[in-house]
Amino acid sequence: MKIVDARVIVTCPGRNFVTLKITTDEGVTGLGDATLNGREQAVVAYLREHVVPLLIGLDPHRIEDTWQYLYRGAYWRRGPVTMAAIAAVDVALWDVKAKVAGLPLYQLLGGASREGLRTYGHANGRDIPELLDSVRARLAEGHTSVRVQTGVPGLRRVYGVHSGDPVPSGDRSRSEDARPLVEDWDTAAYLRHVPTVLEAVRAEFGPELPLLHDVHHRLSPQQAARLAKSVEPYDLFWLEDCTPAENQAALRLVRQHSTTPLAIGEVFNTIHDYKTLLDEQLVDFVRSAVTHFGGITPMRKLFDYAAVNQVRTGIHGPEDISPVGMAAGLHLDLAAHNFGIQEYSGHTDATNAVFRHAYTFEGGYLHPGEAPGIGVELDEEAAAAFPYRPGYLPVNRLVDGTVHDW
Ligand code: CS2
Ligand code: MG
Repeated sequence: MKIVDARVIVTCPGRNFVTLKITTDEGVTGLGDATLNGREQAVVAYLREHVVPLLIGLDPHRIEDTWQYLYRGAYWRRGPVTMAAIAAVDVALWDVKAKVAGLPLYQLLGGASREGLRTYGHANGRDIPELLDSVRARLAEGHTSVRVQTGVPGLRRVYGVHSGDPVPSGDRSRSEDARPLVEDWDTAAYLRHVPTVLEAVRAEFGPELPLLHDVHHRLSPQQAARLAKSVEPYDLFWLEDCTPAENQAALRLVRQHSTTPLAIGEVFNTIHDYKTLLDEQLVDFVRSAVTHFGGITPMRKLFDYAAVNQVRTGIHGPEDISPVGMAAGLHLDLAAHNFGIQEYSGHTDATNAVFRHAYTFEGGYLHPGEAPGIGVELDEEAAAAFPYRPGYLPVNRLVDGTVHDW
């Protein structure tokens, strides 16, 4: 079998998604997600100019070889643009292979290790009462675990929550203006506020509900250690991205001071970004998404490396991972023994109409479905009705105007 066509399709049914579609000489097609939020067109150019010409004529069954050819063959390794492009090829090839086999992808990855995938949803509120309502809404949808984020007194806009939004959400923080939205930040105010939020949530929902919180890379190691220690009484399922992720050794200090479980990795691109964290067991959950990590091929290696260190998985699943990227992750989740939890924000109706998917969310559990391949079909006509719209993620400034991590 040979690859005869590879096309990059960009669509914006509410937000931008970049999809690679590979076609073989036997008419089998495969899809891969290459969406890099706020920098979408860089991956489009990488694929169209540098990758698509290399794919034509290759045997789609040679997935590992193609991965190494694109990764090592470029000489310039790693980085989100490169790895999103390679991920799209890798997932499209797994999709083809599983379709040819007539099996849902998870069967090729070892078969199901569980009946369904436990999820967490996002609860956001400008203040605590609004947050409590949002937690109730997520529970009513079926989520069995909830990530809690609130506004911080004195700050106008923080990650996930905006004054003025009727239903605040991480997604609405995305600007489609000519320049990024500016959010504001005060670490001391945040560190004082978070324990009071968790206290209120525990008081309302009791000790059993698994709770998560995302710091979004904003703290120094010392501040992160202090937060991890101060939230210990509230028994978090995980504390996410408590320090900027590129400094792996920073997590040592946090670990020395707290037993709060730690999750990290949504901005990582390769297994090397986890080396110290896994070798020294400095984290409890790996957060990478198939889309930003080079595909299913390296994610399987990461999951096994994590398992050796008794670390579980918690794949990144915000709305900016397309249904193609979500589906790829769900097949891995179902097969992996060390699955932990799956983040699930869902997508707009328009997105679900463009990307028709076999995966389901029922009774609080996700399942990738039984369709051959990854189980997603792209309706190209519907996609064409939603052309690309430029957009940025926000930037973050301290109250004196200094740029801070977002
Ligand atoms: C995130 C995302 O889901 C998460 O945990 O941190 O909301 C992240 O901000 C976006 O994916 C950025 O594109
Ligand atoms: Mg996050």
